[in-house]
Amino acid sequence: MDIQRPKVGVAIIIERDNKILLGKRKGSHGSGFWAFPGGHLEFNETIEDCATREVMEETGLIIANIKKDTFTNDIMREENKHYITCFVRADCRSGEPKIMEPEKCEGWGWFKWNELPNPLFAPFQNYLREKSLQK
Ligand code: IPR
Ligand code: MG
Repeated sequence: MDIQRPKVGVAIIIERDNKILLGKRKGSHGSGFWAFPGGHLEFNETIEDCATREVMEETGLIIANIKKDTFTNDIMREENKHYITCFVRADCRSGEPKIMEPEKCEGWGWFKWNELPNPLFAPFQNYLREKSLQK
């Protein structure tokens, strides 16, 4: 049997007009939970290239000024998933997100940091804890 090892995820925090972009996940772990756009780091891919690709694939938006943020160790026992998630921040000054992968996302929305939707995807909860933004 193969030994299970954590995967690497990249999550992208896009802030515009003091609001962040979140999508409601569907069809995979964290279904029904709100998360940043993001996905799996591919072999030989840079974090920045992954961030640009995932945001384009999932929302159709073009991001710029990608800056590394923190990372989280996301153990999701109930779903038997374990990720190291690398968070980046990026700018996206124009365009509205589209549901590019309807099988993976119910919808996108812009939310103020102090008016976040519920429930939040585990890596996002861990991010808030890491940054001490969560009580
Ligand atoms: P894909 O690659 O389908 O976008 O993966 P995901 O959205 O399930 O993301 C997994 C990594 C997360 C924690 C950013
Ligand atoms: Mg994704």
